[in-house]
Amino acid sequence: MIQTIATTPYTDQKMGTAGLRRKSKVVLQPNYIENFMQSIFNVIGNLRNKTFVVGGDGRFYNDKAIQKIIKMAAANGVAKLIIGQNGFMSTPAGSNVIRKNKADGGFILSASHNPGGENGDFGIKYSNASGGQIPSSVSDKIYQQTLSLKEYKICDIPDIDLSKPGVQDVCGMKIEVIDPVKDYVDMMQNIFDFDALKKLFQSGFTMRFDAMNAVTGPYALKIFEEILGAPKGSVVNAVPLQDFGGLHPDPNMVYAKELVDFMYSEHAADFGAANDGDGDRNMILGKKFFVTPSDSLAILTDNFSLIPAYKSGIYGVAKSAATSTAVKRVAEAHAIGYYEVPTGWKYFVNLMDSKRITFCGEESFGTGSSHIREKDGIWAVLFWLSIIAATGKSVEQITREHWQKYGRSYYVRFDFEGVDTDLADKLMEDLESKLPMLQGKTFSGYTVSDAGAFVYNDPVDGSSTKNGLIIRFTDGSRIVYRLSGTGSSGATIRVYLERFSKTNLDDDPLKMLTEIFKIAMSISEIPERTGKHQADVIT
Ligand code: G16
Repeated sequence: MIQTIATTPYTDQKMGTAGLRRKSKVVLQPNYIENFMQSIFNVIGNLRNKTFVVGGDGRFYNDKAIQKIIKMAAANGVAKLIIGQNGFMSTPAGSNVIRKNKADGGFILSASHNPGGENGDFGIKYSNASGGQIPSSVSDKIYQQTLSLKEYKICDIPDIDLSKPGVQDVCGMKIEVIDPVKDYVDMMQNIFDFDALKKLFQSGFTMRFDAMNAVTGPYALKIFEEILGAPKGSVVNAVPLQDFGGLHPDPNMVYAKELVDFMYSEHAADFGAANDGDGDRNMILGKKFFVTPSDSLAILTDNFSLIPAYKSGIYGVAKSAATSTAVKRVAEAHAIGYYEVPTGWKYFVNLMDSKRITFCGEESFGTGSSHIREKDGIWAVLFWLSIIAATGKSVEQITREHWQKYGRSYYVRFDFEGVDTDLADKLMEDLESKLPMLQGKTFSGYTVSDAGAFVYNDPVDGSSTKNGLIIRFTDGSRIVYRLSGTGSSGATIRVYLERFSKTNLDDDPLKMLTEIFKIAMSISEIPERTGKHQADVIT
């Protein structure tokens, strides 16, 4: 039944910040998935006795790609696949299943927060035995393999029925179809005090969770409505759809508009949250109140002792360099370890494995802990609900009291999308060469304390990674420039702005950052070079 099929390489299968992301139409080309998967299998090598986890966020083409992966894994001699029922599994749930079963790795088919459907995006995240995504050293090897691939192996068998949990034999390989929700729910019950959360909802507390027609719907219904007793209808857009019902499943103020409108209306619930396509990102809202992801990380870290799993203490905390410095002040206050890494959750994995950190988070709506090796959207929501249950305070009160204690980092990200790739690369190159000359210069009252590329030296494996450019000012303000690594075509220039105030706590972030935005534009020449005078997305 095993066939060896001749193929020709694709030259565009280099993974980005989190796996391979391409337009669905690109992935539909002949042998596109086959080439990519065979390259991974070749790099892993010696697949006998190996077990992998497979699932996805249910987007267009997941079902077809999963069947290909099953047939190729069997043909390549993989011992066992653990697959989510009907091919569904969120990214955090997948990380847990890998770790719990001591699997050798896993594949989550998702382009995360990118839109789905035939005209949307498709993606594959590849994790190793840690439950976290592979380091760049491994993805580089896989890319090299894709460039010279000549053939792939596949079993010539009919599609496999994934609709019922159970074990079956496929072409000499074992397949175990599992309920993807159960293990995840068990894990959350071991971290949080579910009885306290039940009491919160019994007291009349209301929430709205927007699953954005993506993978977290079934998890959220089970946890929030069924187990914790949130009123029926608290979870909306709960059925995963192949095109997310036309929604762009990116939980931010722009794309989670339905939830934002509701939470800023007279009928708002006490608490609002949304997750992204594959359930690793989260957005937190109070009544007419938005919590930036950077503040959310700082607030969760400050309140670790309220959660049973972290009561006895946490090792430390890490953030990506682009994320605001709010959590740094919390780490200093609690005298715990503090790290800044490049953008990409994979950079947190070594720090968690070596017990340097327990919590980590990013400005891109990701927060998580060492319970798994991915960011975790529902975990963040349960953490916020636990703080509310323990303190009896609202989201807004909790955040404002945090600012009173630590000061406030005004923080906004500006995305310039659809920029020509060569133009964006040249812009960043020119900017980098200009930065050393800026030291000591003053722009509209802001004096540059230092400026240059952000370089991370991993304390565990000694690898060195350059990611983004930072200008720091003497008052603590910062400008960070980066090219996104999660788009499926063209380039997105991200500009992250931060300004700290200890006393002015109730101002408008855009107003507070007006001057720094002008400085960021004039130094980088983004408007002149891209023709864009406004960002496409502001979050
Ligand atoms: C991925 C990574 C995150 C990263 C984000 C944004 O998230 O796992 O660590 O912050 O991409 O990356 P970029 O700024 O390069 O677009 P996800 O949720 O897309 O898998």
